[in-house]
Amino acid sequence: MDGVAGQRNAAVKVVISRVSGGGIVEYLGLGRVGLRHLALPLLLAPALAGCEGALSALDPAGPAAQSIAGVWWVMLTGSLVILAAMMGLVLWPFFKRHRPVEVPEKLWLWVGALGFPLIVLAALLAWGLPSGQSMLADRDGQVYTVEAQAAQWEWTFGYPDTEEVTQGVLHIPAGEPVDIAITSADVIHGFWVPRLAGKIDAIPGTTNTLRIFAPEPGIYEGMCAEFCGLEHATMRFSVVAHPQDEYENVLTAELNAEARP
Ligand SMILES: [Cu+2]
Repeated sequence: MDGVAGQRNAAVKVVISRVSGGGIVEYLGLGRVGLRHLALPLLLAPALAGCEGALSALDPAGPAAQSIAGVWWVMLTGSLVILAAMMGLVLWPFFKRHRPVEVPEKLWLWVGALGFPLIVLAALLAWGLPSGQSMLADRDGQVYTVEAQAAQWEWTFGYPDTEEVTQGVLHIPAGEPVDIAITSADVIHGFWVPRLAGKIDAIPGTTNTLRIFAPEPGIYEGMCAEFCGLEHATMRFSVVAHPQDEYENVLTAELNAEARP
């Protein structure tokens, strides 16, 4: 037992001496591993941490946002692959051991400058357009519709069959599509709930309709996505999705609470 205790004490002494004498770098073993091995994780950590959050389009909570995040990841992956291929072409002459290959200028122009971008952009367009289209309101269907009016610097939300409104918080039923008729009282603003849907402009004198769908009850944060003046950055709002069977009662209670002086 003494031997085990002695070993433990010796180990503790080594740790303490390393922390105090050798410094935290040695204690953590960074001297051995080398900072270069940590560079990639250190660079990726803040980038991946940014994927989550109340205002992250990369943390989708509904089908429209899912589709946008899909387009984003495909574009990121595609652009990284193209970047790697281009860098490979740039570096290729420095590493090749065979004789230089003459590539005709016309081939570079027709394939590299015209054909390749055309194919990539056409594929992206063919895939991205239906994705964007699916986020617009379906004009044939009868969908529960609420109104959103932007003004410097707040959001006001109106509901069917009532004059009462809510400020800064939009209440919707979860599990069903909701159309939002969006307009502005003064300048152009942008309606954006990143975890639920894409953004759309709020334009004075015009109504733009955006369809959102929150599969689960919850609170989804939104913000103005168009610079609209000094307090643009504080022009936030929330979308609260309630269970369908509770929605009517909750909305009535919220509207009554807002109406009270
Ligand atoms: Cu705004």
